[in-house]
Amino acid sequence: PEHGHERGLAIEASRPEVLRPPLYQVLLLNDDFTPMDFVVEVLQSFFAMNREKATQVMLQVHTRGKGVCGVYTREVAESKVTQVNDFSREHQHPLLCTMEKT
Ligand code: TYC
Repeated sequence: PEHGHERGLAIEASRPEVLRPPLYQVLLLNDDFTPMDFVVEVLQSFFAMNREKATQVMLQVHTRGKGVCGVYTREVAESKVTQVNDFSREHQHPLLCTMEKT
């Protein structure tokens, strides 16, 4: 028998395999109607940004068309998208939040 091989199997077979979950970017899209202050409020409220960071991201979306709010696992990303879009509709703004796999 090959003792070295058996020893390798005994160690490696017991090593647990931990998989990293797929990650998703949550994005805000620009539009011509949502007030800048409302977008900043959304970024502070739902993505735990301070006012300075929220303003930076809002201006990135305003000038480039879209911007990343954060990166999350699928279920957390889906929850952010739903909460932001529901909040925007409640306030009658067309602001759109989406997600895409990284
Ligand atoms: N473009 C909007 C305006 O001029 C501001 C805005 C920024 C809207 C970011 C949406 O995701 C957005 N009032």
